[in-house]
Amino acid sequence: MQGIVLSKNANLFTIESDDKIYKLNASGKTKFSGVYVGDNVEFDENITKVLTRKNLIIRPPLANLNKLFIVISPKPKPDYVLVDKILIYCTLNDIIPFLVINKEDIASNEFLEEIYKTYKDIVKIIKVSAKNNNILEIEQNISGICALAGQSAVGKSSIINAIYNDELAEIGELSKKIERGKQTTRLVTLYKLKEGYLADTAGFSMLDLSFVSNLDYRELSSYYPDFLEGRAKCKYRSCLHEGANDCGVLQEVKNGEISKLRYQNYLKILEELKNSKKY
Ligand SMILES: Nc1nc2c(ncn2[C@@H]2O[C@H](COP(=O)(O)OP(=O)(O)OP(=O)(O)O)[C@@H](O)[C@H]2O)c(=O)[nH]1
Ligand SMILES: [Mg+2]
Ligand SMILES: [Zn+2]
Repeated sequence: MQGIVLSKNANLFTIESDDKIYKLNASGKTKFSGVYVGDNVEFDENITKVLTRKNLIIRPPLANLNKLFIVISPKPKPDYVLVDKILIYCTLNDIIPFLVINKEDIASNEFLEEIYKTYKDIVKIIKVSAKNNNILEIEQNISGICALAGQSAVGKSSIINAIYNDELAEIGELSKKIERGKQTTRLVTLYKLKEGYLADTAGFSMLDLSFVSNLDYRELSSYYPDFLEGRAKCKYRSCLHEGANDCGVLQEVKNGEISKLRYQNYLKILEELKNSKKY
C-alpha cells in the first residue's frame, strides 16, 4: 500500500491511505529514523519504502511541504526581515508562499496599504481574522501539505484552531481530542482537511531559518524578484548593491521602483550572511 505519514512518535506511525488511517507500530526490521511526517511511503505491517521527496525541513521535521502561510499582524508589529527570509527560504525549497495578515479586525488602512505596496507583486496576500473566525481564504488555498510560519503571538495557533473547528468537525470530536489533547512534546502532526493537509507544529514557534548559513551572500539578490530589472542595470555583474553610484538596484530604490523597506532589509540580511560562519 502507499500512503502519507501523518504523525510519528518514536516507532509509532499514523499513515493515511485512501482516506483510511493506519496505525503502525514499526518493528526493528527496517530503519525508521529516516521517515518524516509528510513522507509518501509504501507500507504493509512495516514501512518498506520512502518515495522521493520534494523537500525536507529539519525544524520542525516535515517532508514535502507545498505551501507556507507566513503570518503577520498589526500587533506584534511585523518583522519584515523575517518575512523576507522566509520568502527566500520558500524559493530555495520550492514552497509556495502566502503572506497572511491576521488580526484584520484591528488593522488600520495605513498598515494594510504599506504591506500591499511593498509585497503585492512579490507574494499573494491574504487578510484574515482568527478572532472573527474569518479564515476562509486560507482554507481555500490549502492544497498538498501546508504549514504556518511567523513570529510569536501573530495568531498561528488561533488560525489553526479556527480552521479545525470549521473543517475537522466532520472527522469527529474523538479523534480531535486524541490528536490535539495534550501535545506538549515537540511533534509535528498533519491534519487532513478537505483539500490537503495542515501541519500542526506544536512546540515550534517558527520554521528554522538555517538556510542563512548555507546561502552564498553573493547570490542573495537573485532571490529578490523585485530587484531583477535593477540588477540588469548594475555596472558590474558582481555588484552586491551596497550603495555604489553605478548600481541599478540603488537607482531603482531612489526613483521608487524598488521598495526602500525591501532594500534596507536586503542589506541587513546581506550583512548577516557575510558574518555567518561560512565566511
Ligand atoms: N484582535 C485579534 N487578536 C487575535 C487574532 N488572532 C489571534 N489573536 C490574539 O493574539 C494572541 C496570540 O495568538 P496565538 O494564536 O497564541 O499566536 P501564535 O502565533 O500561535 O504565537 P506562538 O505560539 O507564541 O508562536 C492571542 O491573545 C490571541 O487571542 C485576531 O484575528 N484578532
Ligand atoms: Mg502558537
Ligand atoms: Zn547593484
